[in-house]
Amino acid sequence: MRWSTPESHSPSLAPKKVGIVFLIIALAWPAGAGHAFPQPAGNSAATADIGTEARRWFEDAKFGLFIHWGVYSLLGKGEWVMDHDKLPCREYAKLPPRFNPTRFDALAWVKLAKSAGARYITITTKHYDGFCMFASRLTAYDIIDATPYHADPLKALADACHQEKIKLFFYYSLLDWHHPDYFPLGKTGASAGRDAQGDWKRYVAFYQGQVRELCTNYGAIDGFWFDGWWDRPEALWDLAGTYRLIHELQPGAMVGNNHHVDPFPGEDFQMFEQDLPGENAAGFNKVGASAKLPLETCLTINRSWGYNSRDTAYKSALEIIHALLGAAGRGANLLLNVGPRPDGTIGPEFSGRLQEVGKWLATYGDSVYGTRRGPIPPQLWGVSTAKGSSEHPEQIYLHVFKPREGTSIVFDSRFSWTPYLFGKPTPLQMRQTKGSLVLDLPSEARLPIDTIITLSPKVIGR
Ligand code: H79
Repeated sequence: MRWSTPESHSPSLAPKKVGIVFLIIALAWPAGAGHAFPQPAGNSAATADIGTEARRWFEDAKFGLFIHWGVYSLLGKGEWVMDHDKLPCREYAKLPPRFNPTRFDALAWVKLAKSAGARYITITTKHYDGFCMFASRLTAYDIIDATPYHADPLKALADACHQEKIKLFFYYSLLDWHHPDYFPLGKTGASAGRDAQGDWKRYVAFYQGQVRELCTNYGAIDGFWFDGWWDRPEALWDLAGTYRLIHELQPGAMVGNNHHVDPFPGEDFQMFEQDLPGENAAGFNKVGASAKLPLETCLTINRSWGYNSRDTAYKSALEIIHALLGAAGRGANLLLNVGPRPDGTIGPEFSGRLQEVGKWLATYGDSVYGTRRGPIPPQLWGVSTAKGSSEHPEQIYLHVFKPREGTSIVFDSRFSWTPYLFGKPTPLQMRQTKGSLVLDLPSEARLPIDTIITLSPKVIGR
């Protein structure tokens, strides 16, 4: 799936016109010896094989809200503005004194996430600019010391998440364009105007000290989302030590690192940026999906992570739901991003779409939450998800959201297939053709966003 061409500026869920009278769904499954279903390549049985409780929870959650918020939001040009506009540290340092998000309301953010149907929030604690949006004793370049706000929004957010029982992940940038010990420089940050010196080991101690702060000052944390490693892949980051520290201090926390290479030991999930696992539409997700780890796709609603006042290329709620389904059908969560404004509010362009997604999930969420990638690999018409496990599904959901005519098919005749429209009591008719069972989906049964067909496979003899 490509997300690079969001045409719609409208949050409307108005049905796309599809001139289709009926749909034939093709399911060709070879008889698997000893398995109810063949074992496709890819991320199979992440939970069944190695799953901890946290990993199982994560795979069940399916939908998270990503929040990119920092002093860069003042400029309204995204979170890379320091590097893109070649702002040296001394210029960029003029931002924190202007950053005073008096309208920030942690509970409102949490309630928005919940109304969207998100089960977790992942928020930037420090991005590449090095500015810390949390209270850090290890630097004065933080929201307490360097801004007139003088308060820790992440503490407020953690408290609100605990109160509202939604999970919280911390995004932390390993890359740092500001810290004097981030030296030698990597692929980026050359225009920060820093002295060409620094003690790398001291930088590692600094960032690990900050990870310790994040692990100790906010109660239970559910995960870490690292980024920026790719800036210096050759450097000694002591990731093993960092992951050990997190797993010791926060035993329930999932660790992931957006390094764009195969997962390292100690990582609990693998993420794909602006991409479905294994598709590399973004160009830098060259590695395949882990066969063992839970997966996550992160996606912007417009084209920016941090607040960008001129980026109006918003995806519609329909596109977002299809992205969520595309991810779920590949066994991945969707981590959907918003970029709050400098005053601490999340704009209606984001919140409106989130609420529409939440409305859809409130009705159809059973076919998404708690599912695994279904036994049928992604098709032109959509995807499948499954309750139980991918290999031994108790319930299968066919999500028909891009219907095509004339796809053809074989249902495995060792099973009894009774298809229902999601939530409807009357079974859909099947036609027996030579060696196949064919399902016709009447056009009046089609729903504008996603027509869901449930199947409960029952063995009828052997
Ligand atoms: O936080 C958001 C972005 O700021 C950050 N990750 C998300 C979650 C991000 N950093 N970089 N990118 C997104 C785009 C990827 C760029 C890369 Fe490269 C391609 C990294 C390595 C190859 C650009 C080109 C930077 C170095 C060379």
